[in-house]
Amino acid sequence: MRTCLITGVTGQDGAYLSHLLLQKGYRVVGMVRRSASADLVGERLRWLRIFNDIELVDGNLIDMSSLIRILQTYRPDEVYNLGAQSFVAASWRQPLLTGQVTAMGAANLLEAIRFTCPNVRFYQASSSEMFGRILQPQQNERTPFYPRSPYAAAKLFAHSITINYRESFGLHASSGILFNHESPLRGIEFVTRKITDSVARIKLGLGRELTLGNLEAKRDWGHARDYVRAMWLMLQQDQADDYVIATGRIASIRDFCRMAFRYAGLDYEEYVAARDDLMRPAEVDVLHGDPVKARTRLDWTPTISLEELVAEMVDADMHRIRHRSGR
Ligand code: NDP
Ligand code: GDR
Repeated sequence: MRTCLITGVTGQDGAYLSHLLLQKGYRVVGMVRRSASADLVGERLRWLRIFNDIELVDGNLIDMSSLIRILQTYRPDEVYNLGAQSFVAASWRQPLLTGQVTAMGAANLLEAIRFTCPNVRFYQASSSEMFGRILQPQQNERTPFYPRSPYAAAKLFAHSITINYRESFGLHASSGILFNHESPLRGIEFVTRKITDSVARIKLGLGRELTLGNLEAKRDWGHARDYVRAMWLMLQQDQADDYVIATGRIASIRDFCRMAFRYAGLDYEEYVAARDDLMRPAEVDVLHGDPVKARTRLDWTPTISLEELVAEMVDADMHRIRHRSGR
């Protein structure tokens, strides 16, 4: 039985990746940071009904000794580094923490691997945000980076050091440059989930409006379930490498609103307003991925359309809110 270690196991991708790897017969070890509300940890794992199938272990990306202890104890075959301060907007308010967790956290983990189990296969969760103010209309693995937030700068460090450890020390370290991917398990602060949660509230008579920032930003949105499969595929290759994972289709925040409200039989223009204080200090206007390398080398293609994603997210939020409010 192969063992994998997942940092960020309580997040959206951690939940879907755990589900996938359990199905594949892995022993799944998930690192969680210590919390005073331990009974509330693992909501997403519970949603997928896998909470009891995972071994949770205390640790933190900014505490290298915890990483060494975990690696020595579990001797994983594969390590997926999904842990991060992952909310771009928060990274301007907490730039140093973002750097410590999102950038140095990856370096801590790579160092710990180098000392304890250098034969492990390592996955780094890199991000399309690194392309930032885009230097090519459609971004692939050779597109130069131009980070626009402390988060993106931190991810670029983590991405670079992953490549550096591969080239310097021969680690099997791969980096997935993933474009936005969403699901019913997306954090509520991210725009897609904020929209689908509002649609459900409005539909059920519990809300009246939705205030957003920049409605014109465009993203290449996929489904997290498809994207975690790409992570796993990367670690099954003989050679470690870097891959862009995207759908190749873009839509604006306005388009997403239109689709989500329409799915619930509503007209978004009656409910959505833009507010200046939700605009970012530096915006990433458009991200558009070119996933040709993943398609040809990994045989990876997305299977879930944007329409299906929107429908699944709205349905899940309707279900949640009905359940909580008794409506
Ligand atoms: P989430 O924000 O849902 O999850 C982040 C995870 O990191 C949580 O489990 C969180 O734990 C954990 N974490 C935060 N700080 C620490 C720390 N100091 N030590 C250990 N763990 C920590 O992110 P996603 O699941 O959406 O994304 C997974 C990864 O992929 C992230 O690194 C993200 O930046 C990256 N990414 C995501 C994309 C997307 O569209 N979703 C696209 C490209 C990259 P806790 O529950 O305690 O907060
Ligand atoms: P992003 O996702 O920053 O792309 O990072 P987010 O959903 O937060 O923003 C996407 C776009 O929507 C605009 N926007 C709003 N965003 C939020 N959160 N709330 C709003 O009210 C709002 N109104 C408009 C934003 O300005 C932006 O243009 C996500 C995270 O998962 C990262 O960790 C990951 O690396 C990238 O995707 C790829």
